[in-house]
Amino acid sequence: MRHQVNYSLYLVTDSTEAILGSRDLVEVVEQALLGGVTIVQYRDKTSDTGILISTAKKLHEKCKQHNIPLLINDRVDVALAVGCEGVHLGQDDMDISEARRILGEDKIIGATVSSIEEARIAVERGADYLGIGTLYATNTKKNTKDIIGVNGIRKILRFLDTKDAATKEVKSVCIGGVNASNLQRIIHQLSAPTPNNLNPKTIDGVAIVSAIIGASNPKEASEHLSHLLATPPPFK
Ligand code: TZP
Ligand code: MG
Repeated sequence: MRHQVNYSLYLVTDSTEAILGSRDLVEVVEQALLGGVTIVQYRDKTSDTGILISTAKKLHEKCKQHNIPLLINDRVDVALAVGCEGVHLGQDDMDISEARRILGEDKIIGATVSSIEEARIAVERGADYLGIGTLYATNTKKNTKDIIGVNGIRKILRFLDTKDAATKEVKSVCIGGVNASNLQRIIHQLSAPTPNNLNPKTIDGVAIVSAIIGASNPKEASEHLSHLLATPPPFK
């Protein structure tokens, strides 16, 4: 499972009034699945454990119907209870080596990183992929300590690129403020060659919250984003 994951259009959910509104999260995610998201992370910072588990079970059913992996933000216990494909852990969550020990080799473990040092540690401890950010300031997560921009993300990609073969295999997505208007430029800027590396390691996907969950039509929004990802950017 770990080795065939498609990270390209990575949906991160949000259950807040500001983004989800009064809609049903499971229905919105189902629309996004129909629109072509390739992986889903259930991120819910406020619900109690019972709600987290029951919602995650419903999301897992939908994701399985589309053959799409479901990851749980922060909570290894919820992922275990649901039997889904993995977790996404931030710097303040369970240590990645501990999560790996508990979940085993077959589950997907992602880590939020904002610096080379955090990336180095996450890779050393067994992360399958890195969620690198924050790319751009966003209302979805206001307390982000680091807005690192395209250049910050490129530095981390370059770091991964210069390490051993196993490190080069670690996948990555960028997160923060990605939407249909900036997606192609971001991909273009993250893939641009440098004078001493004409074929640099590039990003494997974009992680998106509000441009899908907050869209008036999440299916169309996902279709559009998916189409943009598949279309060569119109830049030199
Ligand atoms: N981590 C860094 S930024 C962010 C998270 C979870 C939120 C991104 O949300 P959006 O709406 O795609 O900008
Ligand atoms: Mg977290």
